[in-house]
Amino acid sequence: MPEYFDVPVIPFEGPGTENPLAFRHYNADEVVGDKTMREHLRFACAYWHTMRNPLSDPFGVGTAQMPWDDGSQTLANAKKRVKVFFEFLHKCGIDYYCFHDRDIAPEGKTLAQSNRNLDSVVAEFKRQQDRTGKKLLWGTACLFTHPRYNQGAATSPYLDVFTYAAAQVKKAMEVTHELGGEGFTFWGGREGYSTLWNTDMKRELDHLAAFLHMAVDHARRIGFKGQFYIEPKPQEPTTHQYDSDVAACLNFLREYDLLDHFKLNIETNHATLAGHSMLHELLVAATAGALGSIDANSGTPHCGWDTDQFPTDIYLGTQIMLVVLKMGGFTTGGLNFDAKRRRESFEPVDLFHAHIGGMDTLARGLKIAHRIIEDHRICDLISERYSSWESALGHRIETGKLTLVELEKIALRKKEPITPSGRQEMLENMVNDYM
Ligand code: XUL
Ligand code: CO
Repeated sequence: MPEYFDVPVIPFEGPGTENPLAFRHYNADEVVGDKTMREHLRFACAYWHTMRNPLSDPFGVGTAQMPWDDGSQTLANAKKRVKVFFEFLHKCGIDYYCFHDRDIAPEGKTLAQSNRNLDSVVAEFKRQQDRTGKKLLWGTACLFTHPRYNQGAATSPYLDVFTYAAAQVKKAMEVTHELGGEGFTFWGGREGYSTLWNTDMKRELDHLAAFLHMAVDHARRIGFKGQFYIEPKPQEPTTHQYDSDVAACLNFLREYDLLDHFKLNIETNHATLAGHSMLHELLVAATAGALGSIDANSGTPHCGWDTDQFPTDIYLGTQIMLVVLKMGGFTTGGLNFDAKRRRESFEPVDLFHAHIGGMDTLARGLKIAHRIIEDHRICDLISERYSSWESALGHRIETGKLTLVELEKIALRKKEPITPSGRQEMLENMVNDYM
């Protein structure tokens, strides 16, 4: 079989190595707590970035060197990319991948032609999956690139566009199911508005909910048992997206009776665009029992763009894995590198450096988070902070058995409450002990 990357299978060499094409921390079969790193981390590669991102920006053309790609919109070229991709997954030791329908197969002149193109490329994915044992973490439909979606898809004011998008999602779900996908994601690229002067917000939200209910019904019809995800993002490309952050998504799902069917796929750079930390977004979702999967990337904090960089921050890796470990690990979800190289890093080998860095960062985060949990010091301090609630009074309030009248009686009898220090700096120093 031809090889497209002049790079060997990436070995684990440990923290002391100076080999840039080796893992320092990600050792797939090493056990951390109750599972191997491979089982904890469930890394996935994003087809749209790794195979399709030319690394262009608003001011310049793409720079990415893809010697295997002839630049044509042919099925032959699309299928060749699949082979290249599976070589990359194998050499990087990544078990899962994610795709949009239109990343993997060219859009045809008609919807029927697009569906045939998709089927043809999906057959190649199936062959490669069977050959390698690699798996599909989630699939999705690209409802934002084509000009027809310029004013949204499920929230487009135009019924024909809604109908087209529904058909596209139906097909994308079916091929995801065919490939044994463990999930299906909705990221509302243009499900929002550019200006409220032309927008009927209520109607658009009702339509989005109807769209998602139809997806749930279709999953039942075809026997797709994978998890549905919504991926929050506040803006870009639209001025405002309806699924702006985790709290907004949870509210929407609850309002439209969809909460039983959806979890969240949370992306670091989307969290920061929404003015939150990744830890905040993860905790809001986990607290609601709705943290499903993670798009692992990072942004440049002082730049208001979705820069989709690979995660290299050990603090971030630790915070992510703390939440994941505390919720008992992923079930259908995983860590999908929705990330691209910088435009300046255009050689194929840079794809390896980028993924190695992301995998090592999260593996390191996993080990540190595991130590933090095992060591109990920080968790004990948090429990201690709330210990006054471990009392008969606290219990009665928490179980809804007290009234304001009774609490007033108690407060009138007591002196001014005294609180201990929050000890933020001490805790921050302790966290650094584990790094
Ligand atoms: C865009 C983004 C998407 C979704 C899938 O910011 O994150 O790639 O992950 O549509
Ligand atoms: Co994403």
